[in-house]
Amino acid sequence: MATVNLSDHVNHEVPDARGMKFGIVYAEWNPEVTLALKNGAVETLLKYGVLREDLYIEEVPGTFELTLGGQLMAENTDADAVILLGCVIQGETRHFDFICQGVTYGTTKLNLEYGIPFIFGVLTTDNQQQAVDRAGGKLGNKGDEAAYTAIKMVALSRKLNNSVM
Ligand code: DLZ
Repeated sequence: MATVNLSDHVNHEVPDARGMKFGIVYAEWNPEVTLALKNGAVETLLKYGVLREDLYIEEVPGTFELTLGGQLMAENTDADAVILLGCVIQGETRHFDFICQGVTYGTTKLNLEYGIPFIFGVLTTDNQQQAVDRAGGKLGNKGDEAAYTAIKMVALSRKLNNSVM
């Protein structure tokens, strides 16, 4: 087990991810941010032992499409978990609210209906700078955190599936 520092005050243990397979679906909207999230997630997965050939990476037009993209990934690959990455920036209309509601509900539903974890790696910010700060900027990279969460959830799933209660 290695440790990763996700914030100033917490050290998390990261299970060995060798042999784990992951899907990553990222949104094309706000590409400066979502590509950085995707690159951060890939780097972290590789760092903890995932093989590049065990990564399935696809893009969808916007964050609203992450739910279906995640479902297609789960149905058509042998991924152990799917990481959903997007960035919704508040604008002048209520579109922000509808997209955020849709993807949050959609991701929750995927988690409950499929036997694998779907990780919510969507930034919902007031402006572009807040997003950039969280996509490899001064506040870290939420793509890294999503990858870490995915590894932990696959390890938990394997542990509980193998245990006799
Ligand atoms: C339409 C739209 C708007 C206004 N803003 C964003 C955004 O900030 N981030 C994002 O990922 N997608 C946005 N979209 C596109 C929607 O997610 C979706 O692709 C369209 O509504 C088509 O379903």
